[in-house]
Amino acid sequence: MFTEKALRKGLKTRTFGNKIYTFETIDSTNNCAKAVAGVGALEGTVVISEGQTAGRGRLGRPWYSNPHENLTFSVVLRPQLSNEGFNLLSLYAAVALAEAIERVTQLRVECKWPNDLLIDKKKVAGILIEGSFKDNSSEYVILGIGINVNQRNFPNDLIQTATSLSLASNREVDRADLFRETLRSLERNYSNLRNSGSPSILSVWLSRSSVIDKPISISQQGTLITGIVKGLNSDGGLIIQTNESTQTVFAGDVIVVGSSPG
Ligand code: BT5
Repeated sequence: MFTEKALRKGLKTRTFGNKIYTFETIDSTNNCAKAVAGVGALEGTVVISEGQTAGRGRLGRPWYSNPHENLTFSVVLRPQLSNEGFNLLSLYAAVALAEAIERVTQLRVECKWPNDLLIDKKKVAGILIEGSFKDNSSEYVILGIGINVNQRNFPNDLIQTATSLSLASNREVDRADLFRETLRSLERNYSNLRNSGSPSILSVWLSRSSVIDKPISISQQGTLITGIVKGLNSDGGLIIQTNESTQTVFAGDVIVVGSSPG
């Protein structure tokens, strides 16, 4: 099992990972991170667990991860944000994770809007952002991260769509190294986001996405929007040109028309 001492050894960050709570099993690291954030945990506090009994994605969907094989953790952030800033945080985290994974494994990582990372068109990591707002400004935000690291067998319904760093590189990846590199990258990109605002994150994210100018479908609250992706707006929303109009969407699952869902 991970220990705080072992994870902090060689950690090159200033605030991210200032406190690391480690668990063998927990329901969801996001739940625990929310609980500690609610009683004042500092920005950069991390909750990491080997296993989760109720790991989740967006809209309550399950996140499957074999204990001791992957990384499942949450980071407490305290950005000054309104509700609209949420999308931008997803993109920021995706860029930070992609850079960390590439540095450790040399594998090429693609970003899929809004919160997935893909290798060879298969999902290798997911991000779940949850927050607490007071008077429309954020009290805290929890960045939940699941990375498939050394898992080689996936449940039947994920075999076609999921991959891991180990499957893609054909070697075991040191999870503690990847964890430290991810925290470092999250911290560096967070300070970029704060200092330079959204444009730099948006352009890096776009350079890692293959969806621009592609026909896509996106389901949003039961409605299917189909069109061509034209770019991102300044809040990280996806701009879609449909036959009738230009629309900006802030949530949903993108399917590139003519490809299998990733
Ligand atoms: C996500 O949601 O991709 C966000 C996943 C975040 C998980 C982390 S783990 C630490 C922290 N604590 C939590 O409880 N959660 C966070 P979404 O885009 O909604 O994708 C969920 C869908 O991905 C599921 O419905 C499955 O189809 C698929 N899926 C589940 N587990 C997967 C895996 N290990 N690899 C690839 N795809 C998976």
